[in-house]
Amino acid sequence: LKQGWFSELNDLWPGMSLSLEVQEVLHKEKSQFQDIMVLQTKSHGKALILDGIIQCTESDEFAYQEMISFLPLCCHPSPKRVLIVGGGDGGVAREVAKHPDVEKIDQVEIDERVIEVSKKYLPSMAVGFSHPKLSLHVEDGFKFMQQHEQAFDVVITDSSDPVGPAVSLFQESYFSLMKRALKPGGIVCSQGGTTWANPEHVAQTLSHCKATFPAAAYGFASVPTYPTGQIGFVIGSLNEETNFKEPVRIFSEEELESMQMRYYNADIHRAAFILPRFAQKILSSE
Ligand code: AAT
Repeated sequence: LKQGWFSELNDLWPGMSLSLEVQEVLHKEKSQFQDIMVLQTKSHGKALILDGIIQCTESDEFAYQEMISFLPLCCHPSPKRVLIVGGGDGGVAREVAKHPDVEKIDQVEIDERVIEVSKKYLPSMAVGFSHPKLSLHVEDGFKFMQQHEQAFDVVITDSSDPVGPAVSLFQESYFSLMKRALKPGGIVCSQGGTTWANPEHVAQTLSHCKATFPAAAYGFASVPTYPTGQIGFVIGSLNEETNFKEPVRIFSEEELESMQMRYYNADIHRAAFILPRFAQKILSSE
């Protein structure tokens, strides 16, 4: 391994890894749940690393945070109550708060240290935590879900990969709990991995969603510092009429500009659900 570089080695993407040239290690600690590290990279701004896996870099976090938020928000006719699970950097809260219909945001993040470290080193994301509509709960997302019924219009699971504390957030029982936590017509959207590195894992998460919700789909976005440069979203709706490919809320160019959107628009939304043939085949068998 090259000196002065961080390499994202993990069995989830065997035989390959993304590397970032490091200018400085700004922070390193072991929390109750995971290893937390913040790097100042040479080319991609600061990077948050949990258990050796890149959670976000300042250079491209907007792509992921906008998409995991606005795909479900724009498929819902009136998303007033939103729950975010995970998302310890604050970026998803920042995005969700931009939607004019959203009245109240709850967020449940398991690791208080990720929140604190993000507030210190990643203020452009952690700004989401200071929004007046947000109530932040430090708790396990699975347990939180067990305690809520018919409470949310949209549940966004911005979770780390299925190793460590996030394993339970990929189980079928978690999808059932989310279903119960939704109001009628509610929509869920979860970080779902990529069909390049983890076809079986994506297929399995989508099959849990399909088994639980009358409408379900997989969409993806390009995020250069995630493994294979892509990441996907497993999305489900209680309304069987929901057509994920066609947003029910379409923001104008002027609105998108004033919301400071850098990735999302209605065409990108539609395109996210158009899959290459190999991915269609893997996912249609589910
Ligand atoms: N927006 C940044 C991207 C993330 S953050 C994932 C967050 O999920 C972390 O802050 C982690 O502490 C939190 N988390 C993990 N398990 C749980 C749980 N059980 N309950 C609540 N929060 C949890 C995701 C990056 C994806 C990386 C893709 N390779």
